[in-house]
Amino acid sequence: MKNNRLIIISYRLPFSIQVQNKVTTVKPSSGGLVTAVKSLDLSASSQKPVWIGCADFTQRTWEKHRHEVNDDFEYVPVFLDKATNKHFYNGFANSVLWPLFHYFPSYVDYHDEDLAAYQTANQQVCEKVMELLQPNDLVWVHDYHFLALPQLIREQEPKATIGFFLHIPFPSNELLRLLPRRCRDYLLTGLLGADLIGFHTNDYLIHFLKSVQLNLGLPHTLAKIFNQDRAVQCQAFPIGINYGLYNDGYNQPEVIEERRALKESYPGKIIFSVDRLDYTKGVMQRLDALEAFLQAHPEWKGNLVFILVVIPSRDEIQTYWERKQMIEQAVGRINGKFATLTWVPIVYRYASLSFPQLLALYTACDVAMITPLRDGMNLVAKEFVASRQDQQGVLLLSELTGAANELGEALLVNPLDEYEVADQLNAGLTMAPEEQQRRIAIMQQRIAGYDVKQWANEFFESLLTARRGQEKSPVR
Ligand code: GDG
Repeated sequence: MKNNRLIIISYRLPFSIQVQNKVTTVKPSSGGLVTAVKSLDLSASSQKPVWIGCADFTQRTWEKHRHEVNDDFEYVPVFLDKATNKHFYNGFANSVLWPLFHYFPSYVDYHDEDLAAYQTANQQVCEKVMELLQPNDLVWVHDYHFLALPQLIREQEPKATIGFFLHIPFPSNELLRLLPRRCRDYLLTGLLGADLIGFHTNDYLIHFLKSVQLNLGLPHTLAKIFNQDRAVQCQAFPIGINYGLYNDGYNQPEVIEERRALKESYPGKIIFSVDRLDYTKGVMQRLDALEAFLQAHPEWKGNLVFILVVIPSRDEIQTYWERKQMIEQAVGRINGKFATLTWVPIVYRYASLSFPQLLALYTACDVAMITPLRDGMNLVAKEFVASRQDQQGVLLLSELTGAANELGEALLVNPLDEYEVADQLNAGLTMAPEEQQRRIAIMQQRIAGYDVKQWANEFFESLLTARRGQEKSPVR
């Protein structure tokens, strides 16, 4: 590791530079990927790691403000032109790959020009990598925006060490085959340029192996694909969280104060959910389930509140802003139907939360209702469990999340079955404190035992091993 420099590639850099009313602010951004990469133990490496991502600011703004960004990494923005970025990011990445990989084929809006922009963007990022690449660098490519990048780098530098991690599900080939053949072959071949490909779960891994076999005819074992003269290692690495950060957060003064204020405002039971605005997160179905629950259990009226927080996301894409309107209508309708003159069932907020507010909600609620229709992992579920230093609270979790594989002590539900969800919501609200404690304690042990640092370091180790294997015994 001492002689290895890390090059991270992700669509977003871990900060944003915003100019509003002629005032520029540089803000670090959060989220699973950023926390994960930042908690890597890079102390052994003698060189500063590099982070390449697409800029959402101009080159001029960057020149003026780059010194304000923290210097843990050497940040290298790639400036895509506006049209390319739109067709690449809103188009192919988020209107083809995102819906398809999350099992929403009817939301796919495929255009050849979007695929062309995806190819251009991957090519431009590859050029940036090639400008910087040194012999012992480890390249770590993240997520569905750059499925083609490993092979592009490999063609330019056959000896490069390249790891890839997919943060979203890899779907069954039945979904992938809906893409034009040239497109799916391009994506799969692109990925196979890596030495190591990581997924959140074994299911995603198996789907990938099967797709490679069916589409490209390449043989594989359970962990390796044999691609001409190279063996590509494939493995599941379920992403973890910074356990200590969430567990210790319980006692932070601002969290205690926010929690006190919440408990004072809502003396009954609190149900909580937080998601980015996204059809995959199942907010509409969650509202249907709440309605079915209030209908079936009138005894709860006046005695609980559902705090529904939705974080703005991808609002340039039609299906996203349409969803916002649908959610707002449903909240209005349900509140109108069940409210009394002194009580409303749903408190809805469409904005981000500060970290103390998020922690206060995790630790004040009685039930965390996390019911995506599909989710690669879902970090919110793990963060909720970790934050409960009091070992109270119930996790109501969709079985269609990657996290469900590790959190079997949650109340697992099919998010599409509103009656099951309503029923389990009632079970959560009435669960005995000893049972809550028993379940949370087991899940905490598991999450603490494989945190984000271990996740990232294990990926790293496997990448180095895969590379060493490649050098020792190339497949002939
Ligand atoms: C993708 C995959 C996979 C959210 N709202 C606020 C806030 N957050 C933080 C949460 C959590 C993260 O953002 C969201 O992570 P999720 O995993 O739940 O979902 P995606 O954004 O869809 O992430 C997903 C993940 O990548 C990692 O591989 O698990 O399946 O889709 O950390 O805490 N943080 C603050 N305020 C908010 O309002 N401070």
